[in-house]
Amino acid sequence: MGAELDRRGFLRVLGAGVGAAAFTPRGRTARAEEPPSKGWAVIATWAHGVAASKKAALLLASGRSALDALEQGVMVCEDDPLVDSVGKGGLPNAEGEVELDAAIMRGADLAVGAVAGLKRIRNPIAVARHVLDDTPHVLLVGEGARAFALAKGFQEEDLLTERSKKAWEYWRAERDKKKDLKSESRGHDTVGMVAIDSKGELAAACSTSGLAWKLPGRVGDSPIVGAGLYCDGKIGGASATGIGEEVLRVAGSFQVVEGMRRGLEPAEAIREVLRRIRANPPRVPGKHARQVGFVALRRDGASAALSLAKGFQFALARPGDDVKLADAQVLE
Ligand code: SD4
Repeated sequence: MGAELDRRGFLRVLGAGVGAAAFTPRGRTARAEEPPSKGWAVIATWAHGVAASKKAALLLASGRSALDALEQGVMVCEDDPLVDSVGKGGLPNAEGEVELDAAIMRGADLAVGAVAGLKRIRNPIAVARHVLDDTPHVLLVGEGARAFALAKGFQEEDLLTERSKKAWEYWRAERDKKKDLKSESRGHDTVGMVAIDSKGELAAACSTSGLAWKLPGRVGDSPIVGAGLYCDGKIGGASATGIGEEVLRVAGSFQVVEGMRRGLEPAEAIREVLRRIRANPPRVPGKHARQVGFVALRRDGASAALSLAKGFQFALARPGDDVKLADAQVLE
């Protein structure tokens, strides 16, 4: 099942992690399609992507589709109240309400389902999957998304935890002292995933509570096709993490996939987009104003993860290997 090939693929990623490999031969002829991957693979953002990838890997190894594996993998993070950027326990908006964004995309036919500003439902990715499977639409927002979820049998619950409530109360007290109403770029750990299944089909997914203390109604990159995620079964997929405003401005994940379509290696395709982001003045204040990262997985199984600032980690799983957590390369 191509263990050697899988291993080589992983070493290439590790190489990218320490800045040693994955460059683009200049003048290489762009081609429309890579040969298909020899086995399943899954890549995910951040350390909580390890648990998500483990779940996805179990399903992929048993022959389930990339779409199913990612939905279930993302739900592991949404269900974990200690992950404060996704699902239950996610940090709330400026009014103390948790608003969730998520999307899932199938590479074979570019079908997408997404929800934005969803309140009181802990698994937005599963609602997004219903949007994909059961409606002709791409994106449902706010009250409409919640009504749709309830009609599909999802239960409402309070998504604040003691921990996230305390963090919000602390922020609010500080804000009242400073009279600063802006949301700030305080940490950001969206779970974004891309997978290839054993049939060679691709999917991408992401889920987030968005920037902490955001203005109510603010939507980031994560549920927007082409920004927080993109996936084309003929090419590959990408997903973004970090300041959504920056990713939205350049249609980040779409551009990563389009770079791979033009023949760039995954790392070089990400690099090109990160450079474009870095060329713009940041719009969101805070110490993470400059953090954006991408994970990418090409149809042939080649993968990469890079970010603008240091600290971004990613998880990678392939057949026969444990899920690996590695540091992403930082753009020079
Ligand atoms: C957003 N990209 O809503 C998300 C934030 C995040 O890791 O948590 N990214 O802008």
